[in-house]
Amino acid sequence: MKKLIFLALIFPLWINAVTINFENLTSGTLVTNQYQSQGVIFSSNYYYPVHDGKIGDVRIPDYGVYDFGGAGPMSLCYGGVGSILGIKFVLANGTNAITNSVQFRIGDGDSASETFRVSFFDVNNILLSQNTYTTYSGSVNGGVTLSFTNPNIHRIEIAGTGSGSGGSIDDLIFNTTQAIPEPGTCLLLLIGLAVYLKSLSKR
Ligand SMILES: [Ca+2]
Ligand SMILES: [Ca+2]
Repeated sequence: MKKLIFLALIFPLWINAVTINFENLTSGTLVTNQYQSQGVIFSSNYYYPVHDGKIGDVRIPDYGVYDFGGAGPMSLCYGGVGSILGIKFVLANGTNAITNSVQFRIGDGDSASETFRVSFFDVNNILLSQNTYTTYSGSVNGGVTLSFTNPNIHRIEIAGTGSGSGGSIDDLIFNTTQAIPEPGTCLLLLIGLAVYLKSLSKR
C-alpha cells in the first residue's frame, strides 16, 4: 500500500480522458480556442479559407465531407491538399502542456479517396511519429481511427497531401493534459526514487 501511494505521488495522474465531438458548435464556426479549458487549441494554415479549420455538418454535407464514422454530424474540417490543421495541447490557462494518449477519427465518406499525413511532436518540436493514410468511401471505410501513446505528446499536425478530396476530424479523445515537467522537478523525483529504492534494499 505504501508503495502504491508513493508511486501515485511520483507519477502524474493520467486518469481522466477528455472527449471532443464538436457537437456543441454550429456549422461554419472557426475552431480556435473554444476547447482551451479542456486542454486543446486548434489552428490552420487556412489554405482553403472557405472551410479549413471550420465546423461542418456531414449530413448536408458541408464542404463535401460525408459521414466518415464520427459520432454525430458535426466535425472539424482539416481541409484538402495543401491544408495543415494544428492540434496543440495546453493547460486551461493556455500554456503549453502534454498528454500521453490521443485518439481521433479522420476522413471523408464520399467516393473520392483522400490522403493525409499525421505527425505527432513533443514540446521541443521533435517528431515522435508520422504516418500517411488514404481513406475511401462510406462511414466505415471513409475514415480511420488513429491512436497514439507517448509520454510527451504536445501537438499534432494533419496535412492534406497527394490528390483527391479533403476531409475532417471528429471524436478527439485524449488523457487530461499535464504541465511540462521542469528539469528541476525531474531531478527531485529521481532523487526521491533513489532514496526510496535504497530504503527498500536495506530491509
Ligand atoms: Ca461529431
Ligand atoms: Ca473523399
